[in-house]
Amino acid sequence: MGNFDILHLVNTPTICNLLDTANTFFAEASLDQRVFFGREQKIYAHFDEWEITSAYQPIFSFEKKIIAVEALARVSSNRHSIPPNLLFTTERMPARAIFLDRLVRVLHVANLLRQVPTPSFSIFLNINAFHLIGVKTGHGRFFADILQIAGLSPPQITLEIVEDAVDDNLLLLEAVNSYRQQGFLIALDDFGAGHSNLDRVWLLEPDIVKLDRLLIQRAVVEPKVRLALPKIVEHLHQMGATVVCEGIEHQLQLSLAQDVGCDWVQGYFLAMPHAVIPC
Ligand SMILES: [Ca+2]
Repeated sequence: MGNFDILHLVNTPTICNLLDTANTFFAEASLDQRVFFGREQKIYAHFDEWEITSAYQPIFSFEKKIIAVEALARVSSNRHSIPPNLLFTTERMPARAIFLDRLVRVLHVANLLRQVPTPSFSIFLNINAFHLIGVKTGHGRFFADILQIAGLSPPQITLEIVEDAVDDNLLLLEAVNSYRQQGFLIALDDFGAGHSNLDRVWLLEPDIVKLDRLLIQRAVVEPKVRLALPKIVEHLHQMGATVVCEGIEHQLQLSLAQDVGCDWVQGYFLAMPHAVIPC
C-alpha cells in the first residue's frame, strides 16, 4: 500500500462526513445533485448528465516552490466532455448555478483532503462573478461550514473571480467584501481578457491578480506588449496585489515573466493539471 492509500484511509471518516453534509443540503433543496466516492478512489459529482471530478494545477514561485494549487473541474458525460470553464456558462439559471458552484467546491475540497490532510499551500477555486452576485445574503456560509468539517480555514482559500460580465458592480463588491471579511483571499483571474481589467482591479482591490495567458504570449512576439508589461505589473504591485503569470508554455515565457516582475507562475511548462496533487 502506498502513501496515497494510507492517506485515503486516514481521511475517509472526515470526507464521508463532508459528503453527507453536502448531500443532505442538496436533498433538502430538492436537488438531484450529489458527491460520491467513485472510480480510482476519486470523488465525483453528478449534475444533470455531467459527471465532474477534480484536477489540480500548481502555482510556483521562481524558486520552484509550490505556493498554491488551482482546482479545476473535469467534466464529462457519456456523449462528450466540455472544458471546465464552460461548465458554469452552460448553466445560467441563478439558483441552479449557485448549487452547481457549491457542488464543485465540495468536490474539490474532498478530492484535496483525500490526498493532503493538512495542506501547506493555498487552494485556488474559480468562481464566476455572475454567480457571486446571484447570492443575495450570507455569502460563504455554506462553504465555511464545509471548510470547518474539512479542518480548513478561509485564509487557506483563494477565490479566483473569472472574467465574465456583471450588470451590478456594487453587488459584486459587496459579495467580495463579505468573503474577504470571513478571511478568504480574492484573486482576479484572466486579467487582460474580457471584463477582467483595471476597472475591476480598482473596484475589488484583489490580493492576487492572474495575468491572462495571452499577455505573456503576446509579450514574447510584440515589442509594444513587452514594453507595457513591466508597467502593468508595477501598477498591480502598487495596488497591493501579488501577480501570477498564467499560461507558461516554454522557457522563454518563464524568463520573461520573471523579467517583467511577476511573483508567481503557472502553466503546462511547469506542471499539467492532474488528479494527483504533486506535493
Ligand atoms: Ca483560473
